[in-house]
Amino acid sequence: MTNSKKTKSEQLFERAVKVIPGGVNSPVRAFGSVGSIPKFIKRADSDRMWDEDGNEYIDFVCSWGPMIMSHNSELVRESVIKACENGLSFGAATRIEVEMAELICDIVPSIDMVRMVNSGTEAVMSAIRTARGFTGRDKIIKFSGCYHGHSDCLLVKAGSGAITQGVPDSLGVPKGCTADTLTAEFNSLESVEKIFTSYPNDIAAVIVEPVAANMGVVLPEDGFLKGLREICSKNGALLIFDEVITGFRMQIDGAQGYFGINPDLTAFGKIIGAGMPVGAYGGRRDIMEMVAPLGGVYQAGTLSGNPVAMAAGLAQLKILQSHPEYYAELNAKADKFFENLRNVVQKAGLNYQLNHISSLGSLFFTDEPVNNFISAKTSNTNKYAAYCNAMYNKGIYIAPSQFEAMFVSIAHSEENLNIVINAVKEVLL
Ligand code: HOZ
Repeated sequence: MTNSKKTKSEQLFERAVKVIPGGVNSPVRAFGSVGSIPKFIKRADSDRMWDEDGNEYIDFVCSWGPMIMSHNSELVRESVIKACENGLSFGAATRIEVEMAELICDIVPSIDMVRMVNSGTEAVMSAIRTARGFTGRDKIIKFSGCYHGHSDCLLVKAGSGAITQGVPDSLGVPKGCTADTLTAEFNSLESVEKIFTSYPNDIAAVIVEPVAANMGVVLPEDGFLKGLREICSKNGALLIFDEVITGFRMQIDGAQGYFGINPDLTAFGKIIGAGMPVGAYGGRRDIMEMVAPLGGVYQAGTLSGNPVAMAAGLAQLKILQSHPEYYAELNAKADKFFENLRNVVQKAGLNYQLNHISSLGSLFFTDEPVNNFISAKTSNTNKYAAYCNAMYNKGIYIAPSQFEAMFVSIAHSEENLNIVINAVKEVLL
């Protein structure tokens, strides 16, 4: 094919693979698991994105969650421009990071102190280190299929891009780094108890996505999170919630507010930066006082609390905090959307599972209820790939992987949500 016959995305991908591993800066963007190539996105606004070829998509990836209000929100954009006028980075303390920390502590009752970092990966890695420093113990428990970023000790039976690529345990991670990572089954308190029985005094923390959203969306069953809280308290281990996806999304105080469970530490990610590179970890004062320079747990970063990123995040969080009705509207809209989707899927037959909570959902191509990693993996990923490509052709952008979430934002219009339902009908029925 001559270059002029190729789409701009094809041309860019050809250039990209020569200079970027796999042509992408994060594996799940590669579209390999849906047998396609990346769509190179040029711009986004409201609930839509446009690629380099001018194709328009209704977007349900929402930059993997943080665009809870809208793409290119005017208020966020104006705050960023204003912050840029004062300089891009100082590597020094600023007023705006204090305001951000105060806001987070005000919104999330379990958080007395918080440290800003640059990504969810960093937030989780640092929370784990803090838990180990606080308890003086080394082992941690994570759940199969939960994804907590790509730090060495957590790349064990991981979801998201790791499972999309079929490599839930990465090469290049020394055995020693994962020797203290123990894995339990999501929604099985028994599997957690078993590990505590084997290592009664060695477990520093249990880390969990309160709603798993990196093996597709998998809901915690009744009593699961409460049970984890009790097991951790009984055994002197810390409970860490990874709220990179659920934080400030399910409701203003995240999944912990939704389910009424107080973790000891929480990790947040991109949603705090409204899409800018931001993460944060925080929790009980006595635990967070272990972090340097107050305590002996070292963690640092020139760009942590970057003023431009803080300006973006603070603008979004302030709007969300002062408009509780936005969450009511978003959740009602998402409930209706996923209910309509469920009706279509039920008409289509028995081989689908739709998991949904708040503004998150996933469609699995399996007849088994999906409540953990084992059942998530029964989904027929070839069928997902066909569905996914058919949706792209209809102008709907969903994750190029079975093992991710579909995100609804405040900006999604009823009209566009109905377009999606009609598209799914055409694809599945
Ligand atoms: N973990 C995120 C998706 N669930 C980030 C996507 C990525 O890995 O690029």
